[in-house]
Amino acid sequence: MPEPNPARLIPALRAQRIETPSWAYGNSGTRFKVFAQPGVPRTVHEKLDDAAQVHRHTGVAPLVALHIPWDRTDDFGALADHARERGLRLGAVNANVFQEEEYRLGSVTNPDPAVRRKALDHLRECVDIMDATGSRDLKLWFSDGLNYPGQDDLRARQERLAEALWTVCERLGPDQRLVLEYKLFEPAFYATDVPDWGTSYAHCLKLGPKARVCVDTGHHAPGTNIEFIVAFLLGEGKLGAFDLNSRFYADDDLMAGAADPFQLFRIMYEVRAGGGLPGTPESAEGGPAIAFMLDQCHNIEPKIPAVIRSVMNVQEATAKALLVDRQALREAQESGDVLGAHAVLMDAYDTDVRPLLADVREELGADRDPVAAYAASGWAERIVRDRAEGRPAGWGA
Ligand code: PSV
Ligand code: MN
Repeated sequence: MPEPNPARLIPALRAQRIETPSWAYGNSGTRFKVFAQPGVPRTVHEKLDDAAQVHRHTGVAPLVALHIPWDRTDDFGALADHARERGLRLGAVNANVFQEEEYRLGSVTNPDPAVRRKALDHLRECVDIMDATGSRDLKLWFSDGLNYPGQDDLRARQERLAEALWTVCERLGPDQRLVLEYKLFEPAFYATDVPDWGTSYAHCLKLGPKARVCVDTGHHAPGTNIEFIVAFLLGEGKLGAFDLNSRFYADDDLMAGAADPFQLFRIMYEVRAGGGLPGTPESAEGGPAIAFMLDQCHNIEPKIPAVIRSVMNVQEATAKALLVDRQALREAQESGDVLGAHAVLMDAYDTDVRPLLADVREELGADRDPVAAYAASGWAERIVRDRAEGRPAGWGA
């Protein structure tokens, strides 16, 4: 059985960084209804103010991902300053080529060269924004695909995609990266142009070292073994980022670790085993540098506490993954002890890591109980009061 509070876990838990998405703080939801909440940010600056509360109470969430054009502002350098003044940094820039009229038949894979050009201009503009914000990663997700067989040529679309990716990759600076996200379906229902990790991996392989795969945990067919994908991509040096969230059915965008904390543990264990967790003996200097981002929508639950809860869920899965006795596991595996090996994993998973994480937070100058600390802080009441006027930010704003 693992020790209850092993000090050896602390460096990795202290070193962990979880990136929160700007859009989690705004109004968002399903295609049926977005339930507006009082106190929601009206500007990207106010989204950062909310993100700063998550970091203040957890101590491990200093990065915030942007989505363009939702987070467009006149001066991205000034936005980076706004972040810095609150102890934050700007994280991945998410390109959005899925909401404008022209993109009805796709963006970079559209049969019309003028639409492809417009989409590519946007991707390049996102790199300009990264230059101003100091962001490392350009995150690309394409809604491109087909609703009907025969609607367009599947292979021609792959060629158009490859050309766009190549052009944008060329535009990246030496310390910048492109992470290519895949999704099985939605909004395209017959064929999506980047439907799975294999397609993303094949494109990233051709693009070279600046391109890596982004695994959104909600973007697979039910029953898919995501930790296998993670283990494989890490082994090939091609895992760049996670979009963490929970799903019960499709791309549900619920809080990470809410639907299946055991799956999140299994994923984090493979990340650890593959050297993807800084501060562990498995991770080397200049290792895989994986971005652990959340990609969530909080439609019915209060947003800031939901992000705090998600961060804590990722921390718990990570702590349990770190608890796995690798030596005992290897011995059981090598001797063919099926049940013994399984028991090593389950012993770690079944350990209550909450007291250990409370200690880590205290060491980081955060709160032992971030949810309670946030509730006591008065921030929720303050934003409802201060943000009564104006238009709340949301999808498309
Ligand atoms: C697509 O479903 C996605 O996962 C992409 O990451 C988008 O950028 C994001 O959701 C928008 O919420
Ligand atoms: Mn995503």
